[in-house]
Amino acid sequence: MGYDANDTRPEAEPDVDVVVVGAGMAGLYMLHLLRQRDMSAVVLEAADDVGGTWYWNRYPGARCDVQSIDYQYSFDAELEADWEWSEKYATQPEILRYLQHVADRYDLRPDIRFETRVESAVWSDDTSTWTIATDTGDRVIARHYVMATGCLSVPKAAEIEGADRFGGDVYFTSRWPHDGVDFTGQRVAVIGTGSSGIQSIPLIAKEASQLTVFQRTPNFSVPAYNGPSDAERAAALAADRDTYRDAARWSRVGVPIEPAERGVWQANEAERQAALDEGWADGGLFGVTRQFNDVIINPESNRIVADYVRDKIRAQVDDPATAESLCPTSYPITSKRLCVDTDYYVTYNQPHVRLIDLRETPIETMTEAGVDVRDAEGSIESHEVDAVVYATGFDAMTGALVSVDIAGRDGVTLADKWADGPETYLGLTTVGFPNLFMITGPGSPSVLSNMAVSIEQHVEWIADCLTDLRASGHDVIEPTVTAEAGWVQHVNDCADITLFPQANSWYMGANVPGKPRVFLPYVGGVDTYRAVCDEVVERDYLGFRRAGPSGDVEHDGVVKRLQPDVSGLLQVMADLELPTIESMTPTDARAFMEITAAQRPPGPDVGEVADATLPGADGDLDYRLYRPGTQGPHPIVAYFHGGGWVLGSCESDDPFCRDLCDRIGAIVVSVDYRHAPEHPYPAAADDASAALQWIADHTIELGGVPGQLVVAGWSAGANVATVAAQRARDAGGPVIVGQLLVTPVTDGSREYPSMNENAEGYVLTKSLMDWFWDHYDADRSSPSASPLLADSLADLPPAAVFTSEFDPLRDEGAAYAAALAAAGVPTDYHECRGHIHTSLTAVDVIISGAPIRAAMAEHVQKFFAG
Ligand code: N01
Repeated sequence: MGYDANDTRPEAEPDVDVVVVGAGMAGLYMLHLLRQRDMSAVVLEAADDVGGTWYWNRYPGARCDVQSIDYQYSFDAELEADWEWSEKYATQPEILRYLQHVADRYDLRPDIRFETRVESAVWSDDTSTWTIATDTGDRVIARHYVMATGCLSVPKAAEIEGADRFGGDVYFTSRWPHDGVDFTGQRVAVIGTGSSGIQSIPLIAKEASQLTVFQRTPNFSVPAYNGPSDAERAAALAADRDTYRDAARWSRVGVPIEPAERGVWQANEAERQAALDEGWADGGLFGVTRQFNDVIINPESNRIVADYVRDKIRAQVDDPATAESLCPTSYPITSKRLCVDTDYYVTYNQPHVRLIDLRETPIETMTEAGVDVRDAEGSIESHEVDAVVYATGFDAMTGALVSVDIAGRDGVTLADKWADGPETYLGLTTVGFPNLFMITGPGSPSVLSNMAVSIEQHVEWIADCLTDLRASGHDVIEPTVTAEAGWVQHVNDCADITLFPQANSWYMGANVPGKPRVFLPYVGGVDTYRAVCDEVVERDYLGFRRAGPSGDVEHDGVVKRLQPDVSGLLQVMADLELPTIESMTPTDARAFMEITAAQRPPGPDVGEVADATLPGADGDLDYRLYRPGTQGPHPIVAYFHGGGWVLGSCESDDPFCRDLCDRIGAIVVSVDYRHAPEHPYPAAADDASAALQWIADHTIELGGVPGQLVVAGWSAGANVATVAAQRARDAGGPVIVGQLLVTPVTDGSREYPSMNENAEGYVLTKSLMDWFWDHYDADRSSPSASPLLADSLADLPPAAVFTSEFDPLRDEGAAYAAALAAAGVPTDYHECRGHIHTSLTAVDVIISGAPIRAAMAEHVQKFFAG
């Protein structure tokens, strides 16, 4: 409900401006900043002290896997100067001491209610307040409600048959006794081999007389090489603190490390080995897996790095069978959180330590005396132990948020709203829950980043937002449905171009039975994310509705509309400050295109690639033939490259042609045609027609199947392909069974809205298109230049037309598809969301184009199948 000037009911006075739940790293800073902004706040905390995750996770060996120098607050230079870490990776007690020091230093404790668990929170539209109820019977009314409850704070149930039956001692790594545990002389079982298990196992092994580790899925773990703080980093920080911290804030993962600039495919065998050796020697999260930039997107790159790490595991473990059990094989490396260990693998070389591979012998039940496992023959082996340690993980990211009964507008609970997976705007807010903020919520970089950096960014964004609301006379803020849907889509788009969704990880919610399988964090990067959050504010809270005494204001919209990899590529191009094509001569532009082409991934291998010539309309034309590796004969695709009739060649579209050949299982004959301005209109179209005829006439010699010919093209190549198809129809041959038209030029006689909407910024610009047309020097009213203007489109071969959302040519492609369909031609039309003119064909560069190219291939296969 917005502000109503006629509403005479008394305003319910909130007790405080803000209730914050949780006194961990996020809650402490939130409280500090709210106080600095003169807002009243209270923090409600279930524990009896501050620390959050570092309060609860006290198991032996618990450390942060981000170096201490980076895993700390940066908001106060004096605080930094005041605290020195004793090790590269601080232990849990040291981090807890640090957070206690922060609480004391800023005198935060008076506004924290300890041993107070929030049970419910209810929004009232009438009073624009949240009423928060706790297990102590307290009720706090607040204008705003901030969940600073952490991403890994709700332990997952053990889910093991008979767990209650065990008569010995039971421990959870996530709820470790404060006095510690002495395992000396004990027989101990550890269940679970994630980070918590991997950190605690070597230390438990030091005390226990016998340690049995029950492993369901092995994890990749890399050495921590813990010791004194990294000298290089410490020096960089000391030399220029602000630059160092700023670099972290604008880095991909919240740590100031140089991003890898090359993919695995760009390094030869020796270079790869050297890079991986160097990464392994560095150790830590950013060692071996950060040598190349495509490890989490390219399956082959990932396999190479994973093989390297598997070899390292084998080299550390004496018993080959145990080593194999410890080698992960069922998911890509880093698609589950990488573990960072000290002496984990070598622990298994000790005679009193044994690994039980639950994939071979699953747990049958817990018994009074220990753990029973069952082998493939059904025999039971009993492992008698004195203590069981569950290191079985968390209901991550959403667990803590939905465990409080949060009822938003109309009484809808967050748990109900998120039944099929969390929906947020920026991971900060969610529709239907006004004035609710989440710190590092689902849909934000959170667990894929240095939490310290992400927490500070969120806390500061929220504090700024509340300050802005106060200044603008608003007391309610809520995202719009459109903005949230757009963000959820973008979060999914980012995940979909990676290998993350392939793992059954807690990132995917896959570790909790019944939890929806949704990728929870935002993988687009801390830097991109920060820029998005800033942009939202700069665009006057784009995607939010604000209400209050000063009136209602809503700025609806979607903040990220491009596919993430398209947007990334545009950014790289912008950073390079490349000259525009239209500022060059055609000769220079061609040379420039060649240089660019030499730097891209090569595309898939095919059975054979052969260059030859065929007769064009006025002299020979080069062509390149791609043959599948399978037994022929094969159907044929005659393909015409893009480049605005001025640029391009078989070489320029080589990866795309390989991809088509590979996906379709057809021969692709990619034909060069004469270029303008040397050979203006209609030379290109005439060559395309001549080439098509020649290919049809030489089907058998080429290894093709007679009558199985599809014409295809991209951009201007699609233009000449359509013209050739129309001419073939009019001439009674050759027979073409289908046309694949990718972002085609179909009508130069008119200006469609997409030409102006996407006039600039998406590689193919309006001015570049003018440059192409000018050089082609065509009669744009002729169907041989503008095939949409043909008298009739009836009786043309079935068509698949693909356009891109952010393409000046989008609407003319759509118009051609519509006209074909209206003329009775079976036509499938796809407008590719978030793509630009050049992205659909960018094989292995624009990963989000891969499913689209798969769809193209499917259409062509259907043409051949009749
Ligand atoms: O939890 P996990 P964690 N029977 O979910 C197994 C952060 N963290 O507490 O993979 C048998 O990773 C489960 O097997 P599977 C860090 O981000 C950081 O270790 O489901 N086994 C898995 O092996 C980390 O990623 C640090 O097949 C069962 C293990 O238990 C996150 O917290 C330190 C089972 C759980 O691993 C979570 O780590 C610690 C069952 N019924 C944690 N149920 C730092 O270094 C589960 N498992 C900062």
